[in-house]
Amino acid sequence: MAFLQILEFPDPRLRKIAAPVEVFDDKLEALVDDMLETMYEANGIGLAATQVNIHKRLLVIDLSEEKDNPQVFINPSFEVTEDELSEYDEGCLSVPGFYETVSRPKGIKVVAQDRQGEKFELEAEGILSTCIQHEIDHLDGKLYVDYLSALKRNRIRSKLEKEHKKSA
Ligand code: GNR
Ligand code: NI
Repeated sequence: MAFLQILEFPDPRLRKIAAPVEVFDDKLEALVDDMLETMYEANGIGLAATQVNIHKRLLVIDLSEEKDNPQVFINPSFEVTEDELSEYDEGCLSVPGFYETVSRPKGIKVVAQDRQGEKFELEAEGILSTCIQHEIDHLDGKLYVDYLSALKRNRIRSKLEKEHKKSA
């Protein structure tokens, strides 16, 4: 297993659109394990492959207190089942140190494949719905800062750029 490096905003690689996973083999299993390890190490509740510079459609989530309930979504898509919006203070491992309120559809139905390529469906509300939408956005090259005002987004960008210069 290995920790993977997490790209940070405004890295242009976070804007790439991920391609569908077509082969379900040992290499994919190893990637899923590395992504889970990376997410746990970074204290995140979710991680999309895009964030570790792998432009394939997969993401991992673990919302459990004990970090013992990994959920893996490969080639995920969703439809909105409750279009009432719900607000959540979102953070992102690719936008470290910032939290902002984002509104997203409250309820969704997700279709995805598991590690073996087996299709499954899931209805989600609350934090799980928010998190899945946040992660699928990553696969489409989107970040939660895109939902903020340009003023807020630019402030976050310049602060992070300063940080990156310091540590470069
Ligand atoms: O760790 C994370 N916390 C979080 C909080 C509110 C809404 C979404 C998230 S996802 C984030 C991890 C991450 O960056 N996933 O892409
Ligand atoms: Ni994120």
